[in-house]
Amino acid sequence: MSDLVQLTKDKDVAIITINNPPVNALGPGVPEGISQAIKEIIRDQSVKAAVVIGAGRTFIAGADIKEFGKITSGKKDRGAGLLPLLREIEDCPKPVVMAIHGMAFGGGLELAMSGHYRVGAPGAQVGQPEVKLGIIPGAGGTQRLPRLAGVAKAVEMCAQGNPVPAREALQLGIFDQIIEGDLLTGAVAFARSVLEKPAPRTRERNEKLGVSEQNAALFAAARQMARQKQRGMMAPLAAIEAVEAATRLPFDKGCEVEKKLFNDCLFSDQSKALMHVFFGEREVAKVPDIPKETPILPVNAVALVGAGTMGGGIAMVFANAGIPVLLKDADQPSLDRGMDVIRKNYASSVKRGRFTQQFVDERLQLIQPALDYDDFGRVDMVVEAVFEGMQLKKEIFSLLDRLCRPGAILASNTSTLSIDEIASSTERPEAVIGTHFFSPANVMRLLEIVRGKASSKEVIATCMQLSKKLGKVGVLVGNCRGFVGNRMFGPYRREAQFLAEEGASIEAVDQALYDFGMAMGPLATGDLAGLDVGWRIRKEYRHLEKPGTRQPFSEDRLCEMGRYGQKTGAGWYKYDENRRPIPDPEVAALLRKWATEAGIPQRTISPQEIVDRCVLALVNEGARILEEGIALRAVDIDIIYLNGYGFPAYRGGPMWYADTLGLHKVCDRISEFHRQHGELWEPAPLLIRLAQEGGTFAEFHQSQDVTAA
Ligand code: T1G
Repeated sequence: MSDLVQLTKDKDVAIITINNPPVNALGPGVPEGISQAIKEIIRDQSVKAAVVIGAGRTFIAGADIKEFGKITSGKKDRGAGLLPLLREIEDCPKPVVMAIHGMAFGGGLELAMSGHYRVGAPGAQVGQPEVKLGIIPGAGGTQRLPRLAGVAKAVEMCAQGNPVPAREALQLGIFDQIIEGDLLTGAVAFARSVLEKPAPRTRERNEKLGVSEQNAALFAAARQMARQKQRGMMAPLAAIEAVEAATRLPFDKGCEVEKKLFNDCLFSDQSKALMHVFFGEREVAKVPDIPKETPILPVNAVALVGAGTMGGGIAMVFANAGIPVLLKDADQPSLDRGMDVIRKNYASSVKRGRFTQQFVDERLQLIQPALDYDDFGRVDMVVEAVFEGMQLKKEIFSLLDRLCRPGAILASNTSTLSIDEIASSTERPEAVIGTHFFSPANVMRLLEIVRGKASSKEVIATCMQLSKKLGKVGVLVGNCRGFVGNRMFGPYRREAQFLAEEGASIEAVDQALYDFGMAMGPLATGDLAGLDVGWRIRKEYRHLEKPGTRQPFSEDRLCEMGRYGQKTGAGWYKYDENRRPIPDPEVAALLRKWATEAGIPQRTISPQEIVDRCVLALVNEGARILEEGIALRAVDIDIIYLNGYGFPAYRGGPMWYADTLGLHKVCDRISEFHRQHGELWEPAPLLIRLAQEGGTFAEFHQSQDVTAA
């Protein structure tokens, strides 16, 4: 046997232990080791049954995703893969019991379903998350799961990819028993209890495959759901088609359909992008110059300054993670308003079944409203979330500097202002850092962690780790205006306004980006966030604008009319009582008038140009950010855009998307815009260099870590 797969015996029961940390993935050597063990078990007359179990914290979390990257696209077929092994297990003449703790995901569940019985620990989870990687189950999962759990659940699990807890797996028939206490002992006892029973082969169990009329309606509903909820993704539809094949074809024929669909997905750009995202979400947690052993500071009590929309949402984030929060605001009415919004948000979470009332009651207990700083001396961290004004923030930080205990973290939720300037109002700039949450803070997964010149490694490491505890994706960025996300969003929304001023209709601009996969079009996004936010910042920074540089005017004009967007019932669009956007001919007419007055020629603009102008504006600014070291890696930018700006995950993020197009082509297109639209489109030096060298953003690494500069 190999180190990866051990075979031991408990009297007449053989135990196959998978030992491939960290998640027992079915990497090279594991399937081979299991196959060898099964052969040995069949040979060994003293063995009456077998148990398969995972060493460490989990059963098998799937195939080794890293191996997919090595499969060259030319091959277009990854071979039989695991199917022969699963058939070998299923045809083993002695009962094979799968003992599951932690996760049985993807190939792990497929392997488990090839066993004759499955028992699980109470906390175990099973799932087919492959669609989240842009693929589908490829080892018979779409054929065996409907036979075990029924068609409806199988299509849901394969098309949506969400895990199922142990109790539900038992109800569905995926598990045969829940083992309280020691799993291995319970599994061996279970194996002995089925020695006299026939060993059921999952592939032969057709009783749950339903009837075609019922199934037809079910598959139609699943397709409609996939087109709405997983818009633009190919894998969910492929998964539905594969499960449908299970209800129409014999097992082996169904596996052939699955294999074809699996290969189509595996060799698609979407799966490459989604695997980039999978590893990217793990890589962004690693900061090259912050060693793993950097001391982590305690964060057991927090204070929020500002109970507005952001402050209230952030307070919920900490409370949801079980951390008590002092929520301070300047006066009682503001505090009451803030607490009312929090209660309303929790009430709708209970209504939607996201939280139980008991959970909410406990969380509300953790949020303590305050009108003064009296208790700030006992907290470990303060997050300031007040109005975006430098003077006000500096006053607050200089006060916090005097009131907070030594070693406390002083964080600002600013979305654009300089962390270094804020830190300069304290005697402890090493304790100051940016924690830029995204609205609504209790929903959006992204947390931009902004490193100031003096931010200590302990403070950075603590915030990076804290982001995981808060259920956020923490990405470390350098300090500059707008950091990474908003700095790139500026040119993106600038181009959207320019396109509207040059003749594209408001709806056409938004529809083009929506069809590209963005969660929402750029102009409608402005209305959602409030056009006045950008207007105020533009007015504050007007003095920094280069004279003679073209600037969009339309949003300033809309704000001068009091049209701030959804919050005023009108912006680019008008909004009904349910905040649904309604195209407004008045704005369209005003736009034409303003553009003509500004001498901007009107023309018909294609959806492709709209997408290129907006998305490549993101890419070009992203290249500058990468070159300046404000982002550690291109993947950091991608993860920021997927989790904070609604960029489609199946395109991998703006920098990955550019790599997929080819930087030569991207550079040519941007140079074309440079010739047509002037200096705003000057290609970033890094882009020019990588295009000339045939390089990619993904491979680009900073020579030295300048976010620390
Ligand atoms: N392959 C390779 N590496 C993996 C892996 C996998 N399947 N799963 C995790 N890792 C690495 C991960 O990159 C990280 O590495 C470390 O393990 C810990 O992971 C045939 C084709 C299981 C819920 O999609 O969802 O089977 O960063 O930080 O938060 O039909 O990992 O430390 O170097 O995420 O506790 C289907 C993917 C594969 C599950 C644990 N399976 N994994 O989460 O730890 S396709 C999946 C997860 C397949 C079959 C098809 C999570 C987790 P590093 P982690 P975690």
